[in-house]
Amino acid sequence: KLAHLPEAIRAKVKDHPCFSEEAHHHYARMHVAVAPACNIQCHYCNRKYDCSNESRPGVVSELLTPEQAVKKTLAVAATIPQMTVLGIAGPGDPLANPERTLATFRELSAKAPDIKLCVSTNGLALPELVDAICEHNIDHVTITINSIDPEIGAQIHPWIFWKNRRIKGIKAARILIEQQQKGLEMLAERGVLVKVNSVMIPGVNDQHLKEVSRVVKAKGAFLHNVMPLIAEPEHGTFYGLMGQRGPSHDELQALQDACAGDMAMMRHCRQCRADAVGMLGEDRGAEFTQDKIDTME
Ligand code: CLF
Ligand code: SF4
Repeated sequence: KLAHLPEAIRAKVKDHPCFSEEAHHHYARMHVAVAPACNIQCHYCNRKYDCSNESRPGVVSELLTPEQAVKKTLAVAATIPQMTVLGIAGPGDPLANPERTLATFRELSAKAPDIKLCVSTNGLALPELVDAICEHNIDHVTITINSIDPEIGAQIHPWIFWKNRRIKGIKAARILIEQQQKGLEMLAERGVLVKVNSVMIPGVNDQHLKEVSRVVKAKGAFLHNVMPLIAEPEHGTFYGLMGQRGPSHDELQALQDACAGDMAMMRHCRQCRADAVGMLGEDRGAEFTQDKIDTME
């Protein structure tokens, strides 16, 4: 499936388990939970758990300092040779914690230059960090884009924290959307591979996501990952809309099929935790808790 891609892109995706479906059978990824803060509110977020940008909510990740994260990554790399990608995906928004996120990447690219670096974000702080992302050799970025229409966006994201102020409603959603789209265009121009994640929320943005897919593809996104809203009782409720349900398997698949005409769709996402370790769908995090890493000197 990768054969039709230009060589430069094939080289970037062939051993990335999320960007290439083939690769996920052979290669593993790990996340380090170094980013606690967030600069927006998603109605589906329960701040007690990991960021739902990427993570399956339900368990709190152990927060690491950049130093601990680097140590953990090196320990995992020594134990799991298939581990090719280090991602930062929470528990908050990685780019709302730029010092911690970039310090981790900087240290790792010096100590383990073969590990590919990956980051996921809600996109609000993305444009001003595009240069830093390129300087740190981060080749893979995921932006969670749930709408390109501020009226729909405001139903999902009630507020943002922007230039030291809390901004609400449609005005906030408009800024978030503008920043996401601008960040996507800037990354595409610089040759960074961008995946777009969208959380499918029945009755809110499900009809709209085909349009999102079309627009992000036109702006240079490489892959679109439509994920189901997880509305499980242990996660609490969809805070802004009590009783909101997630999509059924068939509804999700129908939407993925409808978007597939426009661009490559990711269908093997496992909605990982912010501290996941191992092959997709596998979590070996318990082998690498901080106390165990400390004894691995
Ligand atoms: Fe992690 Fe995300 Fe990078 Fe992959 S996960 S930061 S792109 S290395 Fe992958 Fe997990 Fe799905 Fe994310 S299966 S939740 S898409
Ligand atoms: Fe929660 Fe992530 Fe949304 Fe921030 S971006 S509010 S951490 S789900």
